[in-house]
Amino acid sequence: MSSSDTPSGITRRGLLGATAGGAAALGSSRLALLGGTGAAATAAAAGQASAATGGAALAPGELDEYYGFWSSGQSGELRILGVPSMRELMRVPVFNRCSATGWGQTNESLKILTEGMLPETKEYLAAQGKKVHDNGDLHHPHMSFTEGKYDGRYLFMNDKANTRVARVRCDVMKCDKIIEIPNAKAIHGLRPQKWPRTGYVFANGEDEVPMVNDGSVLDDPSKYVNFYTAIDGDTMEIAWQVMVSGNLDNTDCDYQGKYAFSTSYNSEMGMNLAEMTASEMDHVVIFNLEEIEKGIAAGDYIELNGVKVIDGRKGQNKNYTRYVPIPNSPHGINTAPDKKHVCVAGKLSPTVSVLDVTKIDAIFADPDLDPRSVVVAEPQLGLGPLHTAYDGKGNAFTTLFLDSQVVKWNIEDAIRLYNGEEVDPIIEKIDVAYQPGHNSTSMGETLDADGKWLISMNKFSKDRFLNTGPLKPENEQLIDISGDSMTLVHDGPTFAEPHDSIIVHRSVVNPVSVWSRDDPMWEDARRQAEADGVDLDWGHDEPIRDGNKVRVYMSSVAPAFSMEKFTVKQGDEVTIYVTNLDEVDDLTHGFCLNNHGIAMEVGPQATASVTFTASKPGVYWYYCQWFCHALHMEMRGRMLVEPAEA
Ligand code: CUK
Ligand code: CUA
Repeated sequence: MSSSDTPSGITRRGLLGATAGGAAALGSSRLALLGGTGAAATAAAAGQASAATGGAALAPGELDEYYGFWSSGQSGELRILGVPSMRELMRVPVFNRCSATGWGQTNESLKILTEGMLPETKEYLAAQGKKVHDNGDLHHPHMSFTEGKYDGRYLFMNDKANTRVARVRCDVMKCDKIIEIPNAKAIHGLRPQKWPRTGYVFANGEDEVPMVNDGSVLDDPSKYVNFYTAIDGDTMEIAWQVMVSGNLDNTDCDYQGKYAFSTSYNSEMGMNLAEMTASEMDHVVIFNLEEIEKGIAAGDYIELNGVKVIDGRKGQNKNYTRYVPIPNSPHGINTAPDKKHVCVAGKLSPTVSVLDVTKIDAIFADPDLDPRSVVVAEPQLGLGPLHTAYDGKGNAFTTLFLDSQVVKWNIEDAIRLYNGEEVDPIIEKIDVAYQPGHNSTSMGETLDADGKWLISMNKFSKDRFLNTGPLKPENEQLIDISGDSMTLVHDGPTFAEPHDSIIVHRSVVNPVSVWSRDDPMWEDARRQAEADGVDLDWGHDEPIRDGNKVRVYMSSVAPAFSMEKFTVKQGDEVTIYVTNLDEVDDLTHGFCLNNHGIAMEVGPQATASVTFTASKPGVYWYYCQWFCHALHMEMRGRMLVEPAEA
């Protein structure tokens, strides 16, 4: 679409800069003057009151009502935003490397990044002279559930690039587990089990590969398979996998704890674009959790790379899976907070198919029953439907990628239409700028859906911001959905590439401000200090030598390290442990070793460590790189590397 289709004169300032009352009227007349056309302008004018009486505008120092947990696509990190202000609050490194925190460099993060890695990946990385991947592609962050509601324990997320699943602890907002999924390739869709709790974390393998992927098969599609994975969210171990037909795209599950379901494009198992989009119908795969668990218990599985794998491919005639035909290349799949309906977005089809989870039992009980009998509505909504979010009042919001719109529609009306009644389920369309992928609503994927806010995550910003050269930011738009009409209240530019987000009420999320000294994060450091007879809290005056391994224990209290200098020998493998003894909120120190490519964050009461080989003789300063005190610049010391004896 062209930019003239949107009321481009609407700015956040125009909508929100003024105060309530007269300003609202001014805003409306301004819109009228600008000649804004279509749904967006109408919606903006109609919803003016709610925007002017609060909306996205927060005064300095005011706190947001919601946490937004954002993916970052190929940036590989998790981001935390405040909603509705859309202020970025924090970045949590996960699959990426981070210069500020030392993620991917500290021993604590290296352990997390490598302990769940498959042996062949370790070998591959060693051949590149590396320990960890430098990249990741994080699409789908979701919180753990208890009885259909967010429980504030964990966030789970996928890495499509390197087939991984990670977990972030919500008490400290740091990643504590990363596992690489065997057999499957390219983990894309990911959802935690909603009922009774998480429980399982479901993860879709997107790329099909030959069942024995040893380099002997390329062009025999009959040998290609794909895998659905259930991970135990408490232990982050793989519970089981199901072998399926077709590529798995997105996944969700029900509020009964009985079924999970995945969209699947390329039911053709084609290897190129023409083959992949050939059929009119692809499918949703429904997984019967109880039957799969029974099958595993009964030994009806093969063991593949240490994982119990159930055969759930099309035509296996067992009760593990059902394949529901869905129009062309379905993408998003989202369970509604009514506990009953699941919306499947058609992508290449202008339809959204609505499944009724209470009808699934029947298609498992009778294999001859048409699996399409679980479809209870299939409204035509517009071009390129990708993802659906909910307001908890019976309405759904679906992004239309090609139309650059979000459509609000009523689920019950769509069902009545499907049953032959003459009703239009579409309530309203709002223009977004431009090409939306995911959208999310406040608490919308839980039983607490509150119908206040919608974020449209748009892939293109084009003309919405100052030009930053050939690479433009993306654009995330905040839409007020609390009134009868949708109101666009904020444009938020973001760097590559948030796919998805969840909006969580702040009452659910309660992080600590200071680490606990016995946190498991630095368990290894604690053990090593004990073995060395050192009190980790206070450090040790001299480096501890153990052959050519040298361990340096120091603490930090603003504005000083406990060691102003230490000496090692060229060729030593040096490990430096830094413990931050400050107990004050927000008092983070760092440790950066000049010209050694070493830097790490050390939070209040935390220990962090890093290991390197001291290969360059000379004096090197280390300093605190996290601004902590008026004498922060003076928080430094020297490492002397003595030349090895000739
Ligand atoms: S996918 Cu990106 S727009 Cu990876 Cu969730 Cu649909
Ligand atoms: Cu400690 Cu800066």
